[in-house]
Amino acid sequence: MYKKLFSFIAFFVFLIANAQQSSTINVRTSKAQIDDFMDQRFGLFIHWGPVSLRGTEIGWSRSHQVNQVEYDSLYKEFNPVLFNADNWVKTAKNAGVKYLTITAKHHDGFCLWPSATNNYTIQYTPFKKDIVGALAMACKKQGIKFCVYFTVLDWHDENYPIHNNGKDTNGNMVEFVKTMKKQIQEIISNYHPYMLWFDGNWEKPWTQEIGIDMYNYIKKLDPKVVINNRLGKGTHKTMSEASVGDYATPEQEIGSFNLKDPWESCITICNQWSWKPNDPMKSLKTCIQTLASTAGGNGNLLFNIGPMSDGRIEQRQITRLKEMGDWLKIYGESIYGTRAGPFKPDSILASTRKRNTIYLQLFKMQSGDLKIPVIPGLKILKANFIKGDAVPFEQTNNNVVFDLPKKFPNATCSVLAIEFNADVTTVSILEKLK
Ligand code: JFZ
Repeated sequence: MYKKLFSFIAFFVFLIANAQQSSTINVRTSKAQIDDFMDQRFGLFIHWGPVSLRGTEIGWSRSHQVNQVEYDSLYKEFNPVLFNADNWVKTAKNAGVKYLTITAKHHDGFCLWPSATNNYTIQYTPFKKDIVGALAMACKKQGIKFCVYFTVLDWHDENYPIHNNGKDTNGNMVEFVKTMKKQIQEIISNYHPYMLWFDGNWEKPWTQEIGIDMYNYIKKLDPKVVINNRLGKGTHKTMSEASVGDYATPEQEIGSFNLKDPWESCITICNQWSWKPNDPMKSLKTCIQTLASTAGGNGNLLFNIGPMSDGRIEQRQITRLKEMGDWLKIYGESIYGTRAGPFKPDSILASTRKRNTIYLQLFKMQSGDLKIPVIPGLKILKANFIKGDAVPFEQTNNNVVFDLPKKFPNATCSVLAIEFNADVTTVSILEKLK
């Protein structure tokens, strides 16, 4: 009798467990792994493909600025003979980034790795060589974490119902998802990405259920891989209960200050994601302020470049990235491995903290007083410009006033390090005074 009852209950437990498998996330990326990702703070995004032969936007210009048949034929002449993975990763390393994310497949469906799933890949170009593989290897060699961008929509795949050329079909999402799983499996087992950056989740054929199933599938292949939040439906910008993925992905803007949910802003060095001739480039000051304000909001910056069709990165972009890296060589201790606060970033400064130190990244050279409130129970031991002089300060009952000099050590962005007698990482948010 009990035996029968037991197997009856066991059967229902089995049913429920299996039903849940399709609608809930089974294993999530560990907090330790996500914290590790957030410690990196700065990554390089690379949007690249045969479209660089035209200089129009990757994916989006298909059937628009570039006729569809022409766009889909570009791969036949894609021959980036000057591509050198070691040089790209060296550029990344000189920029001070800790990870690199390559568009293995964008909305146009072209695969930058020799996928066995279709004939629209790098293998069928005159170039032939595996670009994703070469970058994965170069990253490993040079100590940069290798990550992969992969869109869940594919305007080229005949099983995908939308083709951005006015000719939509019913498609076959079951087959499409099968192909996608095979592609993800190839990427994970061949290149071992640290993080997967999904995209394209807003189109109708992609559902929350497929997203959850894909998350579970990936976690079975590699429980450690970090996944952005564009695998489920809903907003990129913030995290919610329904988010499928580990962190939020505000795009072309610095995310809002958030000590609770992890986030990474993706922002282009010029305007277009993929290469465009004469695309206006951001000033060094804007680049550094963007990075500092991102860290000062408790997020990562995934800074994007678009290499040219011959395989080179534009020299002016290499130079700009190197300038950021030179700044980070001196001020990186105020960015990497920090957490934001206790002040929220604004147009004057950003603030980050680590152990006993609060860092203030100063965006304006304003001599005179900088006033902050006294932090109850904590005492300032010293205040110093990184690679610069000590800054005199005076503490009254309620305030600390720093006497900033006329000339700052770095005209682009100086960093004031304020060292306390105890840990400051849990101090709650403070208002800057005056
Ligand atoms: C997406 C991509 O479409 C874009 O090409 C780039 O790869 C970026 C990192 O991510 O950006 C979007 C996302 C959503 C919309 C437009 C661009 N949208 O909903 O219109």
